[in-house]
Amino acid sequence: MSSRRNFLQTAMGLGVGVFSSARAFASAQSEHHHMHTNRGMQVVPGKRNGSRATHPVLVETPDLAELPWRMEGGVKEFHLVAEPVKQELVPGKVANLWGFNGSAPGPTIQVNQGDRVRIVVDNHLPEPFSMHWHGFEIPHNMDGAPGTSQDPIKPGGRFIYEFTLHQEGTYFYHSHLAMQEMIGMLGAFIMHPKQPYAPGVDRDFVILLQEYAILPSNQTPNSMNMEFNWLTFNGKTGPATTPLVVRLGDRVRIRMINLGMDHHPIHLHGHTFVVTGSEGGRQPKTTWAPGNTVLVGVAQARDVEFVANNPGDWMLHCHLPHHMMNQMSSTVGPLTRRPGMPMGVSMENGMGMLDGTPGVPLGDDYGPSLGRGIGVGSTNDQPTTNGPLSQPRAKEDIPSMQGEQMPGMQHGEEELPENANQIPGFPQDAFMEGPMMAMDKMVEKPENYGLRPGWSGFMQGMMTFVRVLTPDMYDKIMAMRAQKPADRQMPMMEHPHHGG
Ligand SMILES: [Cu+2]
Repeated sequence: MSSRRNFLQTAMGLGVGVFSSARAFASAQSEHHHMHTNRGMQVVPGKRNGSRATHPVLVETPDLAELPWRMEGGVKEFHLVAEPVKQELVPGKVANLWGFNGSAPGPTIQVNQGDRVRIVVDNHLPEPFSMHWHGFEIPHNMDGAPGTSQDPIKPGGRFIYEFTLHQEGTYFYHSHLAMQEMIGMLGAFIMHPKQPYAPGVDRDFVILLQEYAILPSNQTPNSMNMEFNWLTFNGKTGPATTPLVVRLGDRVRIRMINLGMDHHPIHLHGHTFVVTGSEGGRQPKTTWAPGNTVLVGVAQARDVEFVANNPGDWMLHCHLPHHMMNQMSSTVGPLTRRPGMPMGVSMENGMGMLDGTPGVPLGDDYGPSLGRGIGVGSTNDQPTTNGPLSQPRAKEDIPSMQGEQMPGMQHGEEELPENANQIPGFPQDAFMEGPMMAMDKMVEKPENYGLRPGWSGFMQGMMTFVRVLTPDMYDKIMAMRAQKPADRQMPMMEHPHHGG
């Protein structure tokens, strides 16, 4: 048995103890003033001794941290700081968001049913805010509804929330001011059950769903807008989302939480799952209907479970077509072919950015084009055909795009027919150019190891993988993940070679 395996088992034992027995909880109490964290144990799957885990396993929130706590007189004390953050959605696109403790969404909180918790919340935002504990059955003065259950927390101020949690399930915390919700202020709050769920799972993941309207070349979302062009899983957009890597045969739970303006039908390839929980906790087994797509409505959570019995790199994604894209905006397709091609009013107006043009927001100048109006009904209506580019002009324009790509992106040859520009509707997905937009190297990490070369060109928006791997490949990736990035022995990935 390798020493790594020994290490894993030791770590696993510790993780199990923290979350499964009152004894472990009591011993944790004795460690006053010591910060606890589950980090480092997150890679550890449930017991593999022939039977499935009979205890709750820790949740993993890919691409986000977990919030540590300290024990203070029998109370689990957490510290959250609301603050502006720079969140890299994908290499090359950093957004000015508001979040908690350095990220948007904020770090995941995990507690046990029955815990007494104290959450010290500091406001480092330039305006008042208050924190709502979504779905918690707690005293009204702890509910965080600004102005109605408490005074908003002033900039530089602090509010200490404290309550006992008798519930179990997938919950979340968020600012209770609407526009602050839309600029990122969300985090997961998982309550592990006293009585373990049956059947147990080997892996338990959390994915938070958010959406932003950020114009090209801009970094700050327009939270008033209703047409979203950046769609995220845990603050990342494809291909920067970190895949959920599981071992063939694992029973897997994925908990999804949505806070935005849209409902997201989340679809898993290659497997059939059952919905086992909502934002109100575990659902009775009699309600577990099979499916492969679950609608996660605004302000809802949905837990799904399945046995990962089909090997492969399976996509997990929102199935709203516009949520499977990055930088999606009204005229992006035609713009890639001929900058400035008109369609309705300008992109700024189409996305609800008021740019100082005279007139009132809902007047003729803007009205029909605000929000989701992508020019439909606009007084400036124009033919929307993508067609009338001349072939010589297209040939001139297309190669010039390559020079604008970021370093590290893979370039491909054009693989379009000669007459592509004469076909009405072109381009639809060709504007993304598949492998030409690939950036495998820029998003390289252990969890992506061994994916099909060029894969990243086809992953955008709310997309990630559930990678169901054979034990060999699984162990290899986990070993790479356990190494410090600098020490990683990651064999070079194969990249496609064009023109050869
Ligand atoms: Cu969606």
